[in-house]
Amino acid sequence: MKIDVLTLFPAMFAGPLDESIIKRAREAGLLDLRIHNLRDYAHDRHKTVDDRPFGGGPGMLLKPEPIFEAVEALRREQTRVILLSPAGRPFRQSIARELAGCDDLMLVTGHYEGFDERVREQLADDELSIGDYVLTNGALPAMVVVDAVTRLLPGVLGDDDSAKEESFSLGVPGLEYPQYTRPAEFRGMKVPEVLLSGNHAEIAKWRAEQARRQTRERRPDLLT
Ligand code: JF5
Repeated sequence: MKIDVLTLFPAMFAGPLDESIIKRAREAGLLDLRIHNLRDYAHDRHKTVDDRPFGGGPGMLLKPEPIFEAVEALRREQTRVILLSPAGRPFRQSIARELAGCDDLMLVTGHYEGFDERVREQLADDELSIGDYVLTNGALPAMVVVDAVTRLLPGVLGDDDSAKEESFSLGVPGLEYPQYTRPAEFRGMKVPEVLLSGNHAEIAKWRAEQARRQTRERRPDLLT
């Protein structure tokens, strides 16, 4: 999969996507990630990318011309162009799965007060939010999407990690059951007896109850 990112802060992308599983995916050629500086697509000698909103109001907007020219220069026919902003539809595992099936993504990150509406109308196929809070710019949301999508690409996760898909993806709504490893007693805190019992039917029953209880207590929204 190829992912292009358009950002005013390309330096933010050095680090988080150069570690661990994403690093391996890139080295293996499973992910071709390219970071582009929006400022390179500005025309004037001041490299202007933002301007004041018509009609007044606080803050600055990203000008349409640099974004249009960057996307037109970089996109292929099949590229899915996605804006990141708090106004987007909520990003979730089902969307990550859908995006993992695309050959080509382009993530366009906003900042300030956001995008000129014509970017939304003409250029974007979709607009995603990673949560109901406001960040200084869309670089972190873009990295979240890259990470969530890349781990779903065939060959990226080992068999052990793949099981991790269970709780959110297989439609079993809810959180995982509590887990413990050795030692069986740590600072006076004991591992629940049932887990040491060797009774696999009892263990499965206990885990199902615990998972339901934790979900009800912490994320009742997942059960509705
Ligand atoms: C951004 C205008 C983009 O703050 C975000 C964001 C929060 N959840 N998902 C994305 O993106 C940066 C801020 C203001 C456009």
